[in-house]
Amino acid sequence: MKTLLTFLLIVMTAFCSMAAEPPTIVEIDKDGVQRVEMLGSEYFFKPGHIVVKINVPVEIKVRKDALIVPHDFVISAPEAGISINESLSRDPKTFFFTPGKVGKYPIYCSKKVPFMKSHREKGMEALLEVVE
Ligand SMILES: [Cu+2]
Repeated sequence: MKTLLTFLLIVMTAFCSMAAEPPTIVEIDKDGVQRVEMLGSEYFFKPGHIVVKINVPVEIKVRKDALIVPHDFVISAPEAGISINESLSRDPKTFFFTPGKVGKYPIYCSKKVPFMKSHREKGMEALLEVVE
């Protein structure tokens, strides 16, 4: 019983600390580009919430740390001028776009094994927030 309680406490603490992660405000470099690095792993993206300015170019460098499990990187927000759907590798891949519309857009991995939950359902989703 005590073991179970300890286990529950650890799980809840881990869950709460994830939920409380503050958003990453992406800074604008001297050359006018907003640069951020992300990691895709089982089953999350880190950071899990990035905030960028509208109409300022964004450069996202993404890698995965998994050896075998395939992951990809998807942002489908054509209304904001963002359409990315690329598989990830251990070598970072760099994606460029200029967000043209304020809003909150999901970043996710679309990989899924038949009859299993998708990676996105398992938590491999992040948030791209575009602000004024
Ligand atoms: Cu994945």
